[in-house]
Amino acid sequence: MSNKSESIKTKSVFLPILGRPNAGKSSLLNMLINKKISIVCPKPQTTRNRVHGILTDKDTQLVFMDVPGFLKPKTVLDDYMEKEIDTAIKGADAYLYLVDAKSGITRIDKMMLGNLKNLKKPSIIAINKIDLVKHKSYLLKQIEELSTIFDDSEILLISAKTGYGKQLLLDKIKEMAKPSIFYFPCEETTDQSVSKMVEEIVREKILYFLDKEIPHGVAVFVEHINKQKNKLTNINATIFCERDSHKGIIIGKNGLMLKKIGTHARADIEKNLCGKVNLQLWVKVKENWKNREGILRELGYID
Ligand SMILES: Nc1nc2c(ncn2[C@@H]2O[C@H](COP(=O)(O)OP(=O)(O)OP(=O)(O)O)[C@@H](O)[C@H]2O)c(=O)[nH]1
Ligand SMILES: [Mg+2]
Repeated sequence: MSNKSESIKTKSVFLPILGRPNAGKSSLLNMLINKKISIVCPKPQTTRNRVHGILTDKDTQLVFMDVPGFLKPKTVLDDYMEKEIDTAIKGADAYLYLVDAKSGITRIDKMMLGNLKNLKKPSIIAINKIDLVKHKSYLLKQIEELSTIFDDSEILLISAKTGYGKQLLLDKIKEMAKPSIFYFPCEETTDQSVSKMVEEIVREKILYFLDKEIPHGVAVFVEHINKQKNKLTNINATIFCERDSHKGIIIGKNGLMLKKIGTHARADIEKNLCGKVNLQLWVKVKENWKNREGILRELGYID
């Protein structure tokens, strides 16, 4: 008698991309899906929410989860980010751990890899940013060190920037897929809402153009989206920040900084929506919002 899994013709795998802040997790997700799904920035702690990227190839569906980097929680928002990682790991069939080749294997990597090993789930370790390493011996040392922690895990060399190692990584991930229904339509590349996409892109521009303390204290909330008959999409969004002084910096002299953030964000949003966008941004102060559960809930950080 055939069992249920034998009768299912499709396969899938749910795979979180884990690692320290700044290891290149979001860059890798975008590179694998070939689309900007998750925001990327040289400053650590960019990603706050779990983001799914979906790749369907014939009978196999790969569902990647980009999550925040491992960090020690200091605020209620940090607690939320830690829960996002835990949820992704619990719901996963396997996981992919990214090491930053430039900074090498750190104490946090070793601690995290040790904890993950106890889960006894299939894993792949990818050493990312190899384009930044001149001496191959440095990479060999990292492979050796990782093999002593994970003797049964694939260790691959990749670059999320250049695309090096992409096909081999995808092949290895496909091997992890198990008989299952497809959880997402074949043509879907993410389950992220348009509002969330806009909020994240605006936050990315703030991360790029302003200093660390300000972007890390910023949340973006889309108040209104309206697509008109002429295909122009009107979007109103509010940028919440922690202090009056931050509000002044975000707006800038004669509103120039806010204009720059809006112009760059609009260009990316238009690419994703394949149409013209009218983006209106406002800035408001909400002191200590990262520790206020009611506001975190309003902003969609807490269910
Ligand atoms: N040279 C090089 N830079 C990379 C590569 N992958 C990522 N980066 C850069 O590393 C920085 C961090 O990348 P992200 O993708 O935002 O890293 P992350 O792990 O998602 O970071 P958090 O969301 O903060 O945890 C960005 O400046 C990327 O452009 C790579 O393979 N090579
Ligand atoms: Mg990220």
